[in-house]
Amino acid sequence: MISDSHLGYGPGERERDAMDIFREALERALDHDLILLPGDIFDTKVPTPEVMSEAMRILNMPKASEGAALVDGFSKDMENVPHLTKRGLPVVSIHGTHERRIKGLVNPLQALEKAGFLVHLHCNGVVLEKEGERVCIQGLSGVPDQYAESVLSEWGPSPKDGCFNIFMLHQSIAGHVNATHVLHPDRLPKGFDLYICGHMHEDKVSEAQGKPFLIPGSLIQTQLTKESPKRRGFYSLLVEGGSLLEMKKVELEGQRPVHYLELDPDRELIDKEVSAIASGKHAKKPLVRVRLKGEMDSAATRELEGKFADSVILSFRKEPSKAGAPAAKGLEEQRLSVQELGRKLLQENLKKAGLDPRKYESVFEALMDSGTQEALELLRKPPNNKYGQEENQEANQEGPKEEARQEEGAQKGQEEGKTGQEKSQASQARQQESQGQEAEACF
Ligand SMILES: [Mn+2]
Repeated sequence: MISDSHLGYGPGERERDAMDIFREALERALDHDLILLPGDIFDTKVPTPEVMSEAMRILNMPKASEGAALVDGFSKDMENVPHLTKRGLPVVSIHGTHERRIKGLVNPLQALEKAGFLVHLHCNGVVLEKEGERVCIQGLSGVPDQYAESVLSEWGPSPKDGCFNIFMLHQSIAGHVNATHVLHPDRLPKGFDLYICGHMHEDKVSEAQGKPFLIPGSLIQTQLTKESPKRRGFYSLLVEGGSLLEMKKVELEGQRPVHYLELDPDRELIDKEVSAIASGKHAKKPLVRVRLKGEMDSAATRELEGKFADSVILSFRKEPSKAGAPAAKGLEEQRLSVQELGRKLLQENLKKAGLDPRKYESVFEALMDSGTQEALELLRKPPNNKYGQEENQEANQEGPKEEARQEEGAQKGQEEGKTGQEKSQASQARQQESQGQEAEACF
């Protein structure tokens, strides 16, 4: 169970981290009979050829190994899955929030499935067998959290007789994450022997529907919080005679040490604490995040970052200044990236204009990639009424145009007002967990 590897993530010196740790995880998982990837394998929906080719090279390792046999597509159509997929140690995946693309476009996991590297699941499943032991994996790839419940109830997955049944998903789950929309564990399909969920980056074992609910956690830290110093790894499971006999975390060796300090804005004190970390022996430079419990001027924090540049990757999280923009504080509190905020505003504006708010993701992508014309065409298309709301036929067609322009302007304005560093942070933030998005039906 190797989750949230976020290949392609890596600002500055951390560029290689995700790939290195994914390689180590895959290598160490080769003695298993089956590898599961519960989403966010990649950090972006369109990985660069550099990232994609390196991922393929790593995913080639299980091809040369041995594992369970893929015996049945169950609800998955195996006709179009290449023969190569059935060779070697099987890898079964779902896509996560970071890889999800609008309907009709191929996401990176689907691309890897077409190339024979893995099986990709979305509202379907596969059955695997080894020495008479059968395991059925059913997967729900990441869908916008507000639609997770309705997608699940329309799909209505149920366990398969004679198998150890695993349900794999990639959603925000109530009790584990603070988000606007969460899926309650009680709403998960009943009767499965084990539930595995990606998306949440801190590993945890709990219960759902009276069975183990496993969050394997991410391989790398994409956001630095109090929880970040916890060691990363993958989960190894032992299933025998249709029962889960063992579930253990395998910590990875090559990970970068992470420290999270909460300190007063005292230069001497910070210097002393960071020096203590820097003086240790490390294979990889430690990542040190200092949360300041008060204001400190930028020249001082920059000076400290520079002083330790050769021994640690130091960064600061500052308290928003009291006189500072309330909008900035709001963003921090809501943990919304600039792009997420843009999506949210666009969704609200479409709703106000009487247009189909469920189209906002496609419209947003069109605005980002191809400009306003494509976005307008999308809005003029008749609505897909799968999720219920009716389009207001009397809506003013000019409304969204103006708002779409304002939206685009707001995005540009925000980008232009930033320093280089802020821009790169914003572009990272863009790749981070997004909340509500258009429903991509799996039907
Ligand atoms: Mn993730």
